[in-house]
Amino acid sequence: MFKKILIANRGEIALRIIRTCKELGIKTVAVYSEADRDSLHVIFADEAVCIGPSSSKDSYLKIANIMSAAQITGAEAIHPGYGFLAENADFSEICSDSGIKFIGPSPDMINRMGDKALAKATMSKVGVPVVPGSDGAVHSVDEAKRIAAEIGYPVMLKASAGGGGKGMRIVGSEDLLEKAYQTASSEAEASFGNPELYLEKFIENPRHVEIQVMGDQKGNVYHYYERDCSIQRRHQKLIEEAPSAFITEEVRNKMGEAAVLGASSVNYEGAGTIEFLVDKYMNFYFIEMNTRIQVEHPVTEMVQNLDLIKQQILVAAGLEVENKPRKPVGHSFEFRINAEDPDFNFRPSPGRIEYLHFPGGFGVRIDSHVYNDYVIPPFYDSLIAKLIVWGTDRQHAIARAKRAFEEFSIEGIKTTVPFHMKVLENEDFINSNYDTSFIDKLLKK
Ligand code: MV4
Repeated sequence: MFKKILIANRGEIALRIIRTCKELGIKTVAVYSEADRDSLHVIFADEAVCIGPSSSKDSYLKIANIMSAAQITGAEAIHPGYGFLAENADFSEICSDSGIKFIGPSPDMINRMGDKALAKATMSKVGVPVVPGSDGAVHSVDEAKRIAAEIGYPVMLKASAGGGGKGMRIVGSEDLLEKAYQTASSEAEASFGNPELYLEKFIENPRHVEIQVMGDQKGNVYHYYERDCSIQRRHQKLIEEAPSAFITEEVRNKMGEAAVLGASSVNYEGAGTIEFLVDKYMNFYFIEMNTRIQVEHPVTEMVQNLDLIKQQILVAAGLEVENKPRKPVGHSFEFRINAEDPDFNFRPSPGRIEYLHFPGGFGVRIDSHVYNDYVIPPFYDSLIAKLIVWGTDRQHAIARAKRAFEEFSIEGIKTTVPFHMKVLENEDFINSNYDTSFIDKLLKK
C-alpha cells in the first residue's frame, strides 16, 4: 500500500480524500493556491505545499508545480479528485513517467473516453445501446444531413471534444442544419481546439441516470448501480439520488450489465461513470463515460455502505476492491450547497461566512471544507458543501433532508439552501415526477 499520497485538488473533495487516507494510515500531502491557505484541506493534511497564485491555471492546473510538490515530499501516488487535472491525459502520463501512480486510468483511456464520438463508437461496437446517430464523428454537412434524414428530426449536434453539455445544438429541421453545423463547429474549435462534431437523435426531456463502475488491475469490473442526476440547471447538477425512483428493477440490472460490458471491453481500471439518457419509455442510451470520481459519489456510498475513495486507492495499489456490489439499501440524496444567489440567476456569492451551523444526527452527512469565519474565494467553483442524507426509503430520506435543512444556518453569503428547501416541498419532486426539465419548469412558476 502507498505510504504517502498527494491530493492534486482543493475544497471538499480534497478533504474527502484526506479523510480516507487517514483511515488507511496513508500520509497526505495537500497542494494549495495562495487563495486557499486557510482551507480545511490544507489544515488537515500532514503536509501542504503552496503551488502558486490564486488563478487555477497558475496553481491547480500547473502540472510542473504539482510534480515538484510530489517529488519534494516523496509522494508515491497522486489523487486528482474531480475537475482540474482529473481527466488530463498528459498529467496521467507525466505521473507514470515520473514513477508516481496516478489514481485513475491510463492516458490512453482518458483520451479514448475524452473523445465523445470515439467513446460512443467504442461502446456501440461491443453492444452497449447508444443514442441513434452517426457512428463516430461526422465529416461534412452533407453527411450530417444524410444521417439526420435517416433517423428523423429533431437531432443534436455535439462536439467530439465537448461533454457535460458544452458545444451542443438542437436542430429541428434540415434547413437549419447547415448553419447549426457551422456555428457548432466553430464554437467547438474555439472552446476545445477541435472542430469535430457528431450527430444523434434528440431525446426529449430525458432522465440522466449514470452507473458507477470500478475496475481493478486483474481485469475485474464491477458496477455499484445507478445515480439519478436529472435535477440540473444549465448542466450543473444540483440534486442527485440513489437509487433512481424512475427505472424498474429490470432496467436497473440491464443498465448495470451494459455499463460493465462497456467498461470491461476497454479493460477499464479505476473508478468510472457511464452516463445514460433514459427516455419516457425507459429505453436507455449511453452518452458519455467519465474517467474520474464524481461530485455525487456519496449517494452511492450511502446505499452501498462503502467508501469509493478507498476502493480507488485499493485498485490503484493493485489490490482487489474490498466491497463487492450489493443491492442498494435504503435511499440517499445529495444536495449541493453552492455559494450562489438563487434569486439572481444563481450568480456567485463569495465572501465571508459570518455564521455557520451544519446539521447532524443519524443519516446526515456533510462533506465540506468551510467553517465559521471562512472567506470563500471568488476564483473557483461555488460548491461549498454537500448535504447527503440516507433514509430507509425515499420518503424517509426526504423527511430527513427537510429536518436537516431546518437545522442548517449559514449567514454572510447567499446559498442554494433555500432553493433546496423549496424543492423538498414540490409535489412533482416528492412524487419522483421529474426529468431534466424540472428546474426550468420550477423557476418559471
Ligand atoms: C442529449 C439530450 C437529448 N438528446 N442528447 C446534456 C449534457 C450532456 N452530458 C448530454 N446532454 C444532453 N444530451 C440527446 N441526443 C439532452 C441533454 C440534456 C441533458 C442531459 C442530462 C441532464 C440534463 C440535461 C439538460 C439539457 C439537455
